[in-house]
Order: sequence, then structure tokens, then C-alpha cells
Amino acid sequence: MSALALDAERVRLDFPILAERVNGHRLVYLDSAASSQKPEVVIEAVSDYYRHANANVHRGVHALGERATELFESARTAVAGLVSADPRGVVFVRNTTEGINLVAQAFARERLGPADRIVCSEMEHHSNLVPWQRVRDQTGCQLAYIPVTPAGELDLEAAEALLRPPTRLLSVAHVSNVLGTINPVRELVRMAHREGITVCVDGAQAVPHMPVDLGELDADFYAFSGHKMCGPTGIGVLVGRPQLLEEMPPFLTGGSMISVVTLERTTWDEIPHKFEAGTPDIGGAAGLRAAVSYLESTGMEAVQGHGAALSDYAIEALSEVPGLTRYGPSGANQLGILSFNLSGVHPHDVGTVLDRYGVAVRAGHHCCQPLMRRLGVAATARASLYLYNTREDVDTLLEAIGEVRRIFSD
Ligand code: 7TS
Repeated sequence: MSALALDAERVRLDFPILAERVNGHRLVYLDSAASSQKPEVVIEAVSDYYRHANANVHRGVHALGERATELFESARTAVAGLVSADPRGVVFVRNTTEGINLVAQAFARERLGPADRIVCSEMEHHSNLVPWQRVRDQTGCQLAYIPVTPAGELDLEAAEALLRPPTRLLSVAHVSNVLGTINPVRELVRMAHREGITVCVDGAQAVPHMPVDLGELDADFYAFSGHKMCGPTGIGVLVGRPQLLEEMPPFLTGGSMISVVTLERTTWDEIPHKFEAGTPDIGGAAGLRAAVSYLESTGMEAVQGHGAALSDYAIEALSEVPGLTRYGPSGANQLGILSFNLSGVHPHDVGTVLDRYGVAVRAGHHCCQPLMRRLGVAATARASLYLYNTREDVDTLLEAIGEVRRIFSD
């Protein structure tokens, strides 16, 4: 075992796409915050489903229907196990965005009015911001934001002041997709619950990278995406407190979520099926189950330890690059997401030149326009690390950044 807690060179071999050559170079994939790569076992699980078990779920009396249903429901159990949740509260959705929209429309819109307030933060991804603006417009409630400090953390004093009446709902990211900040969600949940405030957490950047125990965290809703955690695109998860889900009306309606339908009215199926209208992404669930098992066999502690060590290494190296500004904290409350700018170079140019060296990063506002405004920039370049990244990847990034500087200093 290396000092980085897992052998990333070996892990790398599990991901066939990482053998690709890009622009004549070894691929250095540093865009996992946008979407992670998939290990062979996940690709195989999706393929196996279509080869050996493809049928619709929760309806067939035939063998394949039973196989598909078992596979789909075992994916639910696997996801519940990964985050220590009650499987009855695990709703399959398409992605984090849909999970948050479900809470916005089937919970907040139903319960809030002009006398109430929703709180989120200035560091939210648009997926955890726009749905709440819509609820504000639909219900007349207020919407307020926890400010971000110059160090790239939530201002907890301001949070405490906002987590009082008339606030009824807090929705906040567990980990920022721009700054890598790990927010003190347990503490925020405690503050909120003291005042009877419901908490929704955007876990899109947390579940892939660190152990998450929802029993301990005690949030009321928690959303994440399969495609950022080695799973397929098209499947995500909303975990809800079962009692709340039972009280809520459905989000989408139609087939698969009903108990009895007459021409006059309909009764809903039990949770979580009440929230899963229509044919779900069964192949995606098969892939997600394999992704969960892959992450568990690697060990989420090891994944987090590797990310933290590699992130420290990269932060140190980036701090020595002249003219480079990095945004976000360092140390223990930072996960491997490194946003930066090079003075005098547009981040899109940084990204384009890095790509010539086979280094994939994202450049832009990262779906966080309000945070960009708070940071006083239009955009950043962002390198995001995952379990298959190595020190060699970080060294290649640094060399390529050196090339960017050389090109733009001419
Ligand atoms: N919340 C956070 C914190 C995210 O990072 C993302 C995606 C989402 C929500 C939305 O996830 P989706 O699966 O519903 O699309 N983040 C990014 C990113 O940083 N670059 O591309 C997508």
C-alpha cells in the first residue's frame, strides 16, 4: 500500500478509457467533478443486464421480469448500504438535479408560503439554486443565502443567524464543486433542526469521494448522482426521511407509482415507488450497483485518504507556479477540486492548451455563476481528482501549466 492509501496505478488499470491516447499523450483525466470514468466492472454490469436480464421491472410474471426486478431492488439496497440509509427512503431519479427538483416541488412548494424562507448558500451549483428560486416565485416565500468567506468556506455565524424563523428549509452542498470545500453539514443540520428547519443536502461531490453516513448526518433529504461515483449517467439518488416521503405527494405521476386508478381518482403506491413514475433506468441501476460494490471494495476511507493526499500534493505544487491564483481552502476540509486562474490567460485558453498535452480539465463557471461573482472572476480552470489519479497525473498537469505560461508570455 502506498502512502496515498490506495495504489492508484493499479486502480487506473480498472478503467479502460484511461488507456486512451489523447492528442498523442497519455490521458490525464482531471474532470471527474463533471463526470467520473467507469471501471470495467460497471461497463460489464450494464452489458450483462442487457444480455441476460433485460425486461421491465415490478410487473413481469416471467423469469426475466423477476431478474430485472431483483437486480433493480438489489441496487437500491446496495446504495442504501453505502450511505447507511433505510432502503425505503432511497428513490431512484435521473441525477442530483432531479432529486433536488423533487424536494422543491413535492415538499417545499406544497408547504411554504409568503411567511416562510428558504436558505441556501452562495457556493451552490445552479442545480441547488434555480429550483429554490422557482419555489420562491411559485409560493412567494423568501430566499436567502449563506455568504462564502474569502477563504472559500461558509460563514457559519451568518448561517446561524439565518437558521431561525421564518426559515423552514435549508438546502446546501456537502462539498463545493468549485472550491472543494467540505461543509460542516452535521453542524448545520443540528442548527437547523433546533429550529424545526428541514434540511436538504446536495451530496453530488461528497458521496463519490468520502464515507457518508446519513444516519449520523441526520439530513432530511440527500441527493447524489451515479455518474460522478463510477456509475452510469442517467441514474441518481434522492434519499429522503421515510416519514416525510410518506407525507409528500408524488413529484411525477403516471405508471408504476400507483396503487389503484379509477377514472375519477388514483391512490399512490408505497414509498419509494410513489416517486418512481414510469420505467426507470434499470441498466443504470445495474451499473450503479456495480459502482457501489467497486467503491466499497476499494474502501471509501482509502478513496478519501488518496484524494486528500493527492490534493495536498497538487495544492503545494500549484502554490509555486508564478501568477497562479487558486480558489478554495487547503487542508482537511478540502476535497481534491482545484480551481485556479493564471494571470493574463483566459481559463478557456488554459483548458485548450492543457488538452493538447492530454490533460482534461474543465474551464468556465462550473454552473456556479453567483460564486464566480463572489470570487470576482468570470470563470476558472478546474482540475478535479479521483481515485484513479496519480502523482504522475499531477506532475503532467504542472508541466502543461508551464507550457501555458510559456505560450502566453511570448
Ligand atoms: N450539485 C453539485 C455540487 C454538482 O457538482 C453537480 C454537477 C450537480 C449538483 C448536478 O449534478 P447532475 O448530475 O444533476 O448534473 N457538477 C458538475 C460540475 O462541476 N461540472 O459539470 C457538472
